[in-house]
Amino acid sequence: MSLATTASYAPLLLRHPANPILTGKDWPYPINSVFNAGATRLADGTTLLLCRVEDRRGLSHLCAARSQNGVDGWQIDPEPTLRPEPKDHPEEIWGIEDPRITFVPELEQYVVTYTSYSRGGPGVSLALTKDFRTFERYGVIMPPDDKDSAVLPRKIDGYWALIHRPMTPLGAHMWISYSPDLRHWGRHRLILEARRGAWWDANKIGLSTPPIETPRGWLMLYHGVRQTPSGCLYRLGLALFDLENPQKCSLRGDSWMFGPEADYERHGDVNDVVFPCGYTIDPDGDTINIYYGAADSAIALARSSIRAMLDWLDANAKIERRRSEDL
Ligand code: BMA
Repeated sequence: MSLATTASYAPLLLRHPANPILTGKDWPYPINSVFNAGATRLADGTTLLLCRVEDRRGLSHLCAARSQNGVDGWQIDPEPTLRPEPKDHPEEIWGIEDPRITFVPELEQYVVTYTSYSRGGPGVSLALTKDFRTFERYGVIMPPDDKDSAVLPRKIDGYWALIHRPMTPLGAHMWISYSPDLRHWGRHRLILEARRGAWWDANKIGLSTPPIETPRGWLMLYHGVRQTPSGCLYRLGLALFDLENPQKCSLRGDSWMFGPEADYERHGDVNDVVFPCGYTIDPDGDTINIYYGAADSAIALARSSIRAMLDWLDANAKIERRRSEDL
């Protein structure tokens, strides 16, 4: 066996020198912390982050921050943009968390999926918006215990598709489900399993950002959670899924490609967490800006190239032999 060269560990995601780009100190009202933000670029080029904000009761809501360059000069809504509404939505009694944003051209709307923290545990909720000022809530679409979800931006064979992470007796794996109307979901399939034993992504994985559509397939960033005697380690891996059959994984990286290293990722309310929920793509169609929660205490930015991530998968991935039909 040859020794690993440093070249094989060249960073695929480059941290922005301005990191962390948003913290609780930037907020216009008193909060505990801000992290795990959904992201999109609006039609006028503005970067919008829909941030998870944890208040000083410990409950989370979502708040929009807008910037011209996606790095600084953030205009933060003066009050919560999307609040838990437990009166009409009892599933939101303990807050709403970790939004993912997908712009859906057919609907001319953004579909936001987020975790609603109910008495029965976390579930998946969905809301539609055109402007991130008013929202149409569809309520819970996946009952507890389920989270880490995003919809694909177009129908597959006439059906909307949702990636999510239900906890089942089989473990915490990634699944796909389909719907004719974004309200009724079925045809559930397991698409990516947490590995076992000593692996970095053993026992618990989940979707990070919404899937990235590339000519070679849906590129999925996912987080793997390793439990250690001193707590959990959240790191990121890559997998590629078939464009027209997104339940079929074609490549999966063996090693993680991004993990907590910087001080703001290693130390915070929850140590050793990098947790991306959104990205934007630059006009060159290749540069990707990945926004991630750092140690449940701040929002940070790392840049990469879609082409480089696909090259990395070619160099570091095995062909997934297990077909979803076998599961
Ligand atoms: C996960 C989610 C994330 C959080 C992470 C680390 O289960 O709840 O919101 O960032 O744990 O605490």
